[in-house]
Amino acid sequence: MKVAEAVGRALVAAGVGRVFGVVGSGNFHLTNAMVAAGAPFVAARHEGGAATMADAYARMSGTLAALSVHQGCGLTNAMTGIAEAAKSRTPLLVLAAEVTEPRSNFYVDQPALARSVGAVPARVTAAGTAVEEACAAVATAVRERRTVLLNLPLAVQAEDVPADVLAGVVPPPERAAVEPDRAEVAAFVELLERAERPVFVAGRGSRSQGSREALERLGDTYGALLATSAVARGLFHHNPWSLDVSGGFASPLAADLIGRADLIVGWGCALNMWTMRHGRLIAPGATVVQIDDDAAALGAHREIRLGITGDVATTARMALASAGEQRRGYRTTEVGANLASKLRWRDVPYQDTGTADRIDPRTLSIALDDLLPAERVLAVDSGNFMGYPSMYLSVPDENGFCFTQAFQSIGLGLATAIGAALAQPDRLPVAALGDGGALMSAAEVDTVRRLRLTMLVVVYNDDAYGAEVHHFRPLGQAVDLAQFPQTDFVGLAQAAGCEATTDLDGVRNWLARRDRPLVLDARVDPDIFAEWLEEAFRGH
Ligand SMILES: Cc1ncc(C[n+]2csc(CCOP(=O)(O)OP(=O)(O)O)c2C)c(N)n1
Ligand SMILES: [Mg+2]
Repeated sequence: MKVAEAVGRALVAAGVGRVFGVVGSGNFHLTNAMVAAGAPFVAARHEGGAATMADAYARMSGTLAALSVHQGCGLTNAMTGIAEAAKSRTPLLVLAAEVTEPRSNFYVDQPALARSVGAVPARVTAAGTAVEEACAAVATAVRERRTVLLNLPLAVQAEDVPADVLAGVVPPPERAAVEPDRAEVAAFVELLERAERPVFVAGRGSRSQGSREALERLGDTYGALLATSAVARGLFHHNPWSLDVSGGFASPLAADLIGRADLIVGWGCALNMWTMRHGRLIAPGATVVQIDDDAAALGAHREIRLGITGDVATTARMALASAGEQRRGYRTTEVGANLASKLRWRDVPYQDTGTADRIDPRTLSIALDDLLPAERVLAVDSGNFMGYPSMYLSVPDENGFCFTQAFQSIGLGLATAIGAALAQPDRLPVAALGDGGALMSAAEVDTVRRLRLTMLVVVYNDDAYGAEVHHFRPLGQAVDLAQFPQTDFVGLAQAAGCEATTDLDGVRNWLARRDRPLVLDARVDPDIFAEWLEEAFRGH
């Protein structure tokens, strides 16, 4: 057996469940071996798309996925998606063929590329150690929650190994839950006992098994209101004390309540500038506590009173075990009534700016929220428009919203929706894109059609890089570089085998059938400057 086949088989035996990529000569045998071993392959049309599909699939399925790319140019094409995955700490395996001879036209310093975006470089160095090295890469991805680039030199892939090299390959043990220090948990419980208006902000680290339940019980005990960061959106969807998202997308009521908290607890959450609106969601004098199983995350973005190194569910359960009497905390009758009637963005009155040929993006989003089934998985791209789907479309749980925005790249939304759709096949996948991001990733519309995903692709189309227009126009700058003549999205979509429409009736009709993907070219008002974007510009 060749090393390429042995490594492919070993990776599947070690837990890789699905592979995304573009095949070339260097990763052909490896990828085929993975398929033969039982891991389905999703052929993307661009490695950038493949990388983000794999990332989104991993996030929404909680399983280990791989990206398989050709040497050199296959990898460079995938770098933006790899950077997003690495910054998001998605456990992901990138399998790249490699040439090690600098005079080869395919040569680039692949380990340096990995390092430069925060991924972990690894390599299969010899036939005798290849399977072991591949398994070690899987273990790093899973146990350290890292995006690992496993380089596979062509010469090593072509060597022979005995078939029994695969004997005994099994998935690595799961990452063990980090137990917090008892004294620190006791100090935390004391702060909870004293808090009158506690708010929990749950982040990515709260998406793990058992966390939601533990946080809800602790919240019930101390009367905490429950918010999430964007990446954990939906976690508390069914809880009456949910505030939905904290940060730029927070509704006025949620922002007001978070801003008046006397105790803010970040659970597996960085409490970064987005989630905390550059600190403005933290009242002067409020106590901030952060719980994270990675000690390096504690206090990384803001000053905290108490930092606990511990797994979210374990820490919450330990706090519960020593909790006192149930307290009302922030859960007053008045707050409950306000949450029931005024929490959602759609409950906030606005002046509809729609015209005969342009729809107000808020009106569009509210109409879609009403039309689409609740069981949905929503992916959003980046841009001015991005707040509308994120703020106005509800999602059923934390696996109903996939937010690949750690790198703030445009063009990842469509591939995100594809990966999320494959991970949540019983839900309606919705890709919410700007016209700019849609065109940047348009090649993957072909993948949507090939995979027969009955996806709704909504293009919030303002014929512009609206975010840039709204950034620079108020500064008196000419913005014509960011404005474009009208694009025929309907024609493009139909040519790619999708159904297409420009209005909500088209969506309504399609929903009754859902036999093909649908592209909604929603011509939106180009002059609305999204509230959240103002917040984003503060970060620059
Ligand atoms: C890869 C990448 N290139 C450029 C940018 C800068 N950028 C941020 S938003 C944006 C415009 C996006 O336009 P569109 O998708 O139409 O959304 P809109 O802002 O118009 O709602 C650009 C170019 C970026 N974030 N990522
Ligand atoms: Mg646009």
